[in-house]
Amino acid sequence: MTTHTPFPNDFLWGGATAANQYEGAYLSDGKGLSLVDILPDAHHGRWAALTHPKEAQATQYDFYPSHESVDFYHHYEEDLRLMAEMGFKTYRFSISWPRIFPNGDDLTPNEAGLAFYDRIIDLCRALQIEPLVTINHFDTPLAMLNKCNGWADRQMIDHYLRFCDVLFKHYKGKVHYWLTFNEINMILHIPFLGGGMDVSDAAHPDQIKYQASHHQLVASALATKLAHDIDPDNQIGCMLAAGETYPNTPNPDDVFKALETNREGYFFIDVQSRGTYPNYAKRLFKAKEIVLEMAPDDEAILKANTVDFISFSYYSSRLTSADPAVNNQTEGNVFASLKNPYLKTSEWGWQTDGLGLRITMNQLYDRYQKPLFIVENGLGARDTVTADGQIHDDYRIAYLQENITAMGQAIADGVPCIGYTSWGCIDLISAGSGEMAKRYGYVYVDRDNDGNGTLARTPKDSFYWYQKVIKTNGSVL
Ligand code: BGP
Repeated sequence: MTTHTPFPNDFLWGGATAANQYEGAYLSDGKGLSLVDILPDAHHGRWAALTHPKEAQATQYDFYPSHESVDFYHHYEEDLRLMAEMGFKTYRFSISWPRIFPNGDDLTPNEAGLAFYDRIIDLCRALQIEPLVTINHFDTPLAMLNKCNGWADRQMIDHYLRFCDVLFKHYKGKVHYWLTFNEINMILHIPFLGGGMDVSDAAHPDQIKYQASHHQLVASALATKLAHDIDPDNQIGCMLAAGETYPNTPNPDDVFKALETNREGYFFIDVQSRGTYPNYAKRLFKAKEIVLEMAPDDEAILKANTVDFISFSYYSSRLTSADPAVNNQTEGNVFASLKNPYLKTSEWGWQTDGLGLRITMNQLYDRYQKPLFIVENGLGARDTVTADGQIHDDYRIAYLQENITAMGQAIADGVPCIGYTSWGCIDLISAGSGEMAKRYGYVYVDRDNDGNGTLARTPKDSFYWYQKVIKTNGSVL
């Protein structure tokens, strides 16, 4: 009996991590400080440090979660073998910029840093796992904050391209899938992580944020050109923190508010995929008194170098209202959202909405007609090790089942999708809270919020469940 699956035969199943939340070894082998290396965890003021990074730099906290993380730097072999045991076809990871260029503006790369990624990429290839590399995932070198307020300054384009040039040449023929910036739209919400800059004292923060966004958009277009010039087989993706925003009621005011909220994210992808600033952005700039400084060739560069595929993270949908009295009840530090009464909510306030993923995929494909790649999805939850030493994470399996089912339905709707990498496949540090307790993995790592633990790795129930999903190409969920 053949079992039906909507997933294509070459569908890239896998998992995702990011250097700054996973590697640790924050000063080993010549690495410079990354943005996150000055951030404490949620219990020691992470949000205040994120919004006032210059003050955070001057503070001595007791504990910096990124310094050791779960020490992938020394556990990479074990972890990659666990990924292979699950059957991963792809592994998404980021290359730490300050590991290669410790100060950001160095002229030559740190060879010891490259040697680490050589080991990762070579082992991936030996295990038949296709590497998917994020070039910048929330870890612009910290030195650039002090030298030029990060991406607020146009010189960052050159520093970033020097980094890209090294990667594209060094990994030519070994890496084919690249993402230029993780969740590029997050620069508007968490400018320090997204743009390596401090806007806390700025008279007109939106001016700085959109100017920095322009620099990243030009950098992304030039990186796309460079990647294609160096190896025509390279496939370059943009990366959006996605999740459709719904209107709170059928009131047209709410519907229009939802449309505008969705455009805050689509704005970036419109430029990266269609090659021009959308008209609604020009109107927004006028309303907010934002004047973008552009170099004479910028528009032509954006037009000529659009991405090959659209990647995105999806955790949940969001809900908004045009009525300020109602919208005041939104929750969440990064993405404010009203609580949707039809959805379940996690301990960290994130809601589960599988159908929202199907809606998001259909919207993205209708808008861009380029293949999609889901590069983050998952449930952050507290896990308990039971007396038998196991982790029975049925809640995580339920979330993933709902989301992967929805992904299959979107593919059956006619949306092309290259692959799926669930977030934090091995437990790692949470970006928002800096905590270890908020876990996403198929593999449990023995480490707590204060940095205690043996770092031992234990497969959870979800490990064996995902192994079967991959083996059956999504026909058994
Ligand atoms: C995305 C980031 C990831 C990841 C994820 C989960 O925004 O790209 O780096 O951390 O969110 O968020 P958190 O770790 O805050 O639960």
